[in-house]
Parts: sequence; C-alpha cells; structure tokens
Amino acid sequence: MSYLERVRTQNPLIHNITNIVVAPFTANGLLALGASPFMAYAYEEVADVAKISGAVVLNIGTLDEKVVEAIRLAGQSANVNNVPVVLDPVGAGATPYRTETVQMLVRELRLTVLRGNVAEVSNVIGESWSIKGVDAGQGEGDRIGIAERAAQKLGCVVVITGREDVITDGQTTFLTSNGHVLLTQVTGAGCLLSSVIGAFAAIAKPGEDVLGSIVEALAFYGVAAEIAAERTADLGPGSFQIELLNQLAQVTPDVLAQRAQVRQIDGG
Ligand code: ATP
Ligand code: TZP
Ligand code: MG
Ligand code: MG
Repeated sequence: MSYLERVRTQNPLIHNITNIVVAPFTANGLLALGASPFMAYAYEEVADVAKISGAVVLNIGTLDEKVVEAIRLAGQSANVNNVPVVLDPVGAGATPYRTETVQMLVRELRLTVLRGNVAEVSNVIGESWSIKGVDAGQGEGDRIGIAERAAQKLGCVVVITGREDVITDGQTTFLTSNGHVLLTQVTGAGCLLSSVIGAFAAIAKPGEDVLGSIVEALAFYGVAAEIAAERTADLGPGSFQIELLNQLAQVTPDVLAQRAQVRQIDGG
C-alpha cells in the first residue's frame, strides 16, 4: 500500500498550531487529503491534544508570546509521547524575534521534519539568506548543501521547497520537481504543505524510515498542483486554489506513480 493510501485509510488526527492567515485553508486541505485536522492553541489543552495526535505541526507565521508558549508545550508533549513533530519556520530571518524564536524551538524540541523555503531554513541554522517577509529572496547558494547541513545539525528530515524541492535526512537526499508556479500566488501553499507532510509522517510505522513517506508527500502535493493548474488554465489563482483542494482529494496512487518526478542524489 502506498503512503497516500495509508493516509486515506488511517485518517490520522493532525494537531496544528498555525497562523491566522492559513488556518481554514489548512484544515480544508487536510480534510481533502483524508486526514483529520485539529487546531488547538490553549495552554490548558495543547499537551493533551498533542499526546493523542498522529502528528503535531507547529507554524510561527503570526507568532506572539502566547503562540510561542503553546508551540513549546505541544512540542514537548509530542516528544515525550513519540508523536512526530513538523516545524514550519515561517519568516525566520525576517526579524530578530522570528530568528531567535525558531532557534530556541530547535534547541528545545526534537523535530521529525523541518519544512521551509531556502531563506527560512538557512536562518534556522545561523546561515544567512535574504528574506522579504515570508518569501525567500533571490540567491545563488547551494540549496542541497544547506538542507543537508540543517538535517545533520538538527537530526531530522529537512525539506527546502521552491521550484524544485530538496528532501534529506543528511545522508540520503531526494529532489522532487513536480509543482506549479501558481503555488507561489496562493498564500498558505507552503503552510498547507507542512501540514500534509505531518499527515504523511503520522502514518510511518514505528521504526520505519520516515524519509520515503515525506518524499511521497512532496511528489503528491506537486502532482495535485499540476493537475489543478491544468484544470483551471487561464482562470487564475482563485480557481487554482479551490481546484488544489479538489485534487488533494482526487489524485490516486496510480496517477501519483505515473506523474511523480523524484530522483535520488548523492547525500552527506
Ligand atoms: P515562499 O514564501 O518562499 O513562497 P512557501 O512557504 O510558500 O515559501 P514554497 O517554497 O512556495 O513554500 O513551496 C510550497 C509549494 O510550492 C511546494 O510544493 C513547492 O514545490 C511549490 N513551488 C514553489 N515555487 C514553485 C515554482 N516556481 N514552480 C513550481 N512549484 C513551486
Ligand atoms: N504572513 C504571515 S504568515 C503568512 C503571511 C502572508 C502566510 C504564509 O504562508 P506560506 O505558506 O508561507 O505562503
Ligand atoms: Mg510559496
Ligand atoms: Mg512558508
């Protein structure tokens, strides 16, 4: 059974502490995929929610003191209870507060996956790359090297997205080149992807290498975007956004296998 089928069969509960821009889109995207979203932020319950979830997805997009404390408590509970943790370091590098906060979180929490654009991941590990708000700036740096160094430093899978996505555990590295440029016109396309990654991390069996599942998540999301763009040609980002949700529900394991563009490169 493919990882995608497992997600749809097991319907994992995904605890999201995310930003105010993307919460409904993220919940709808997870439902379309076949996962079960739960947005919960209160100190009084985040540890309990994390404990019973298949994965916890932490996103600092509209952070403040209370959100950061909720993220810390949820992450700690997930770690104690062996629940996978995905961190989306939205805007790391844009302000000192964001950079210091994500650096504190990666010191205190054990991550399963870090997913961001190249600027965010660089800034998490103390390497600089320009960022304009939440969007990566232009740059000529070595995206594969940055991802591999981040994975080795943090001891987790690192995903750097863009036109081509890099997925690595620091030893083995994959590139996926599905996707569509319209994804850059939909706010929350990256945040939803981080939660989709959470759903694919949730169904990895105990002791199983999570990397293969995450690679499939990236190819799946990119294929859904490609078909959504084909179906809404000439209509623009609004129609594309809705069709992306439809395709998260409709892409089958067969279509995914036919269209996935995945290649492994030398890692480490
Ligand atoms: P940013 O804020 O820099 O746009 P993000 O958090 O929105 O970052 P992206 O890097 O845009 O995240 O990745 C979200 C999805 O969009 C991924 O599936 C990625 O493969 C896809 N994507 C991003 N840019 C392109 C592109 N130019 N062409 C095709 N797919 C893309
Ligand atoms: N501002 C703060 S969080 C956010 C914006 C626009 C959403 C970012 O979403 P993504 O997925 O990184 O485009
Ligand atoms: Mg984007
Ligand atoms: Mg983002």
